[in-house]
Amino acid sequence: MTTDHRQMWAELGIDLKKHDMLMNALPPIYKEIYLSQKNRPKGMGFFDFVVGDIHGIRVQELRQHAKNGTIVVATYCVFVPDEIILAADSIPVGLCAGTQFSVPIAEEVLPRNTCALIKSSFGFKLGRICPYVQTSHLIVGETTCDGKKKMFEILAEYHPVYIMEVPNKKTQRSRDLWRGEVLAFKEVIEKQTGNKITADKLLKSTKLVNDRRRALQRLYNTRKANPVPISGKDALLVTQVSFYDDVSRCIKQVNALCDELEKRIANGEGVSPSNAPRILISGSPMAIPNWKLHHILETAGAAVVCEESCIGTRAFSDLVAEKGGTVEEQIKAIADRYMQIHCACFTPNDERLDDIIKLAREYKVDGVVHYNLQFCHTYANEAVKVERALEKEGIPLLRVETDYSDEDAGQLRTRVDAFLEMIRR
Ligand code: BJ8
Repeated sequence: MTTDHRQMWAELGIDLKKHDMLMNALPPIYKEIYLSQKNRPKGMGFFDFVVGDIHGIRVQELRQHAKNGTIVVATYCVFVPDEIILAADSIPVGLCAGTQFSVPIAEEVLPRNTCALIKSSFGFKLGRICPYVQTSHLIVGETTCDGKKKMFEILAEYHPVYIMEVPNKKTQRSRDLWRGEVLAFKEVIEKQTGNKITADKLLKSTKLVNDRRRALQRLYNTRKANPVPISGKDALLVTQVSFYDDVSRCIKQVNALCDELEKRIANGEGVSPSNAPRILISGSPMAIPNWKLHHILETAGAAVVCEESCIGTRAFSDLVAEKGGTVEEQIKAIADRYMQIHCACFTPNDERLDDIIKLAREYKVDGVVHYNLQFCHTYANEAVKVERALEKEGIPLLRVETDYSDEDAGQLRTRVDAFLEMIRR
């Protein structure tokens, strides 16, 4: 860690002993997975710095805002609209939940056969090891999958929690319900912050969040090039950081990185050979520091060129219409945009199948790896349909089910090697 923030962590009620263990574990992993890569874009320096001080400067910024009366709102799902939070002059921060470290802590309370993402997020609060959670005034959960929604009930015993009801179908009735939920959320945030959300503020925050989406779209567009100018691991990291960094700064840094990547493309410069198998990863989200599958694939010689995931295209593919209008009209536009997120919690969810095929073509992939967190039943069952759809299109698929531990890394490597070998033939 670059700066000593121990006093701040202590004031936040962090369990310093456990936290030290977590912080000491991260640098060697980051060095092995990230810093060992060759020919990285210079623009990744900012993101290396952010990860190097992951519980430092950003937390300090948030704490300073909180001391000045700003409300910090923590979220776990891309269904929670940042536009609303920002329009009330509060700050959204996407929580991570991608480390194995907090899983055994959560298992003291939650059933073991729960997905790692749920256990990791809960363990962060239970173990008091996440300064972002500790800084936040409110956690906003959602009724996406069963595991998450029941975990949030227990989480509410430890931290203020508000739950948004995300419908499970995409009918008009469900859309109306969701609009009502977004409107109710606006009222909750107004009450919590004491700030009124006006039409002007909402349009401004909508444009800002759209700009972040545009920057990420630009980043992903560079990955369509062959040779690809940035590794999948680095692109994944940028997306992960975008969830908790300051929105304007993030936009600036991602665009600066894209300037560099576009120059690389013009010069025919890439990070992997042009004959490297191009892979699309589709499935459960990969919260920071979950870099496992990308690392295995890329050290086996593949180029990961796209993620159909909530830490990927589902987070930024669609923009909110920037038409302005009354607060109610803008809320409708926001709600409509969020209903275009094709999470496996929906039934039916055939739009996701169409997305995967469309992305596979756009990014000219040689194969798809379907990534499933163990005990995530929605994505596991939907994988059956993904498999059928890809088979019909003649696109090779590898289905992977794993968690955050390294226990199955050897077995995964063997399966990935065999898959890439099959693609190369
Ligand atoms: S919109 S994918 S971010 S819910 S992996 S906790 S589904 S058991 S994370 Fe998600 Fe929102 Fe959907 Fe996206 Fe449950 Fe599955 Fe775990 Fe999951």
